[in-house]
Amino acid sequence: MSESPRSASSRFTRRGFLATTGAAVGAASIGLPAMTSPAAGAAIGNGAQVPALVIGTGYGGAVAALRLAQAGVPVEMIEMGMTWDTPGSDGKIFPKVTSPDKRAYWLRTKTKAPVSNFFGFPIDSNIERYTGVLDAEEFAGITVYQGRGVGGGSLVNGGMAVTPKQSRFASILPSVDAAEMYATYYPRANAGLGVGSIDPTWFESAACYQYARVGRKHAQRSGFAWTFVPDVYDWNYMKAEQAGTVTRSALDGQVMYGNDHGKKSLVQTYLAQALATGRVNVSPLHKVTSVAPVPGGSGYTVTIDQLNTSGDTVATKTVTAAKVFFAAGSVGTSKLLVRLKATGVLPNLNAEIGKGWGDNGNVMCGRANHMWDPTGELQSTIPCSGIDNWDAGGAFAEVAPLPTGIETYASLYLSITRTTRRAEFSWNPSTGKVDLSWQTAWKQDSINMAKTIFDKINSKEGTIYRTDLFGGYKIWQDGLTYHPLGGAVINKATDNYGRLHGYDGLYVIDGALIPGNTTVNPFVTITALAERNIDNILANDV
Ligand code: FAE
Repeated sequence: MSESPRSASSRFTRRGFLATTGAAVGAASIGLPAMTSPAAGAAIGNGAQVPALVIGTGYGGAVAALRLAQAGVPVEMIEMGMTWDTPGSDGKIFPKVTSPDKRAYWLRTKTKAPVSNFFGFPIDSNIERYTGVLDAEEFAGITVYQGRGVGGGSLVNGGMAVTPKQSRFASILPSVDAAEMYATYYPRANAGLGVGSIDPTWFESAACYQYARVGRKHAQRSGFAWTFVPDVYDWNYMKAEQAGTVTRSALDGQVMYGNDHGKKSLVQTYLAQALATGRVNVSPLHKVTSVAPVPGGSGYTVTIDQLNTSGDTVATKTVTAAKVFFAAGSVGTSKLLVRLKATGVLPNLNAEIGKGWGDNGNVMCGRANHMWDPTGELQSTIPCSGIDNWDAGGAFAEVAPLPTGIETYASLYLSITRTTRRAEFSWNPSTGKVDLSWQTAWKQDSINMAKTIFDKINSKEGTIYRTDLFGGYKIWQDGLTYHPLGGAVINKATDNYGRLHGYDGLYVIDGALIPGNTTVNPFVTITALAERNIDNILANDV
């Protein structure tokens, strides 16, 4: 798996192009088209001058790159993580949830699994330090899980693609026109991401969703609304996995450290389309460290560290960009902006920078079922259903898998809750790092909301919470989030379309714009908001 960033970059470009042209044979026989500026497959060069530079290749970055390129603007995408398209010695690109290796984690020497224990025993193991695909980034009060690599969070997430209820939108993004979002941008995002729904008839018989059917039975017996949840996983592929006719991915324990098959990550959707324009270049294993106004001129000087797979800087490049799009994710974008403001590089950013950060109210728990309610040895890693108690209790709970390969009699849930707690990023000059003011105790609000569902189910079913999954007999996994949101909130740190106050040509276009909560899983909203904002930016600024 050790390779030069340059070769990783060139393979990504070629693969992406082949994916969009449909048939590899056809593409090979016609050859690759000559890419316009910048050169195909080469990592960005020192001294380059580019019209648009996008920091990060997650949802916001992929939307920005595609729409800019379609409008004729050449785009350089800078991504700190690797390109993930090469199998390791086991023949797989990504490891399973149950057997993480160096590919699983971003620069850690020990795994940090969200479900850290099993039957009480700790399951984390030592691994080689490597630029793996999942970052468990630790702040004082919370661990924030994020995807690292070309495709960002789309590489590691469960693909749950949920459009929030329109009636709840005003609480999510109060300054954004809901009617326009639901008429134009949510449909555009859903189409671009390839969102689909499970076949409800197949669901009733599929062995891999016994755990979800048990989840439904318990939810409904306690009077809760239970709902299917759309996903970007290819549902026909999953049917074939269950039938045993294709190589398994979701049914082989792959998800949080990547899926080799089935999941439509951004690499198969927005990024493939962006590369097919011939105007987009991606530089993996490149990390942006500074964005500074060109002295006495226009545009921005962007400083970029090129990394090797041990995370060391092997080169530092300086390029000039007319426009810079911050799409490094809620944490990545916030950390950059907070540091650049505090250290006087971008002093005109306003006082809202770093504020309004939330965890989407994430909290996890497990329930111990009776022996007559087995959840199944074979579990699809892709959740397909949820329990909606938002209006009455402030919680929406995914019925999550526990894909261990053995019967556990456990039901696992990830709840998204209506917490109002918001933290702030701030620069710590003594450590040279950005801190986050999140308090672990704040999760009690989320626990209380999740309990409105699970206390009732336990009471109705005569069951109890599992205490063997999170260490120290804890019932609640209250130390993490998968859904970081905010830090450069729209209409506060930026105008109502993501233009950063204080600097022309600097934009935020990722989850940092959303103030802390989306009532459901966030990436469809991040994508739809990016589609809306880039429309406005293209119409007025380009
Ligand atoms: P993101 O996708 O995080 O992309 C940011 C990119 O920027 C990353 O590739 C970074 O490596 C890169 N980057 C950061 N800093 C720099 C820098 N300085 N220089 C260069 N590159 C940089 O941002 N959401 C759902 O809606 N449904 C789900 O089922 C779901 N499941 C999840 C499961 C897991 C385990 C995790 C971790 C997340 C899950 N999420 C889910 C959350 C979702 O993936 C997340 O909200 C989006 O990925 C955020 O999109 P952004 O565009 O904001």
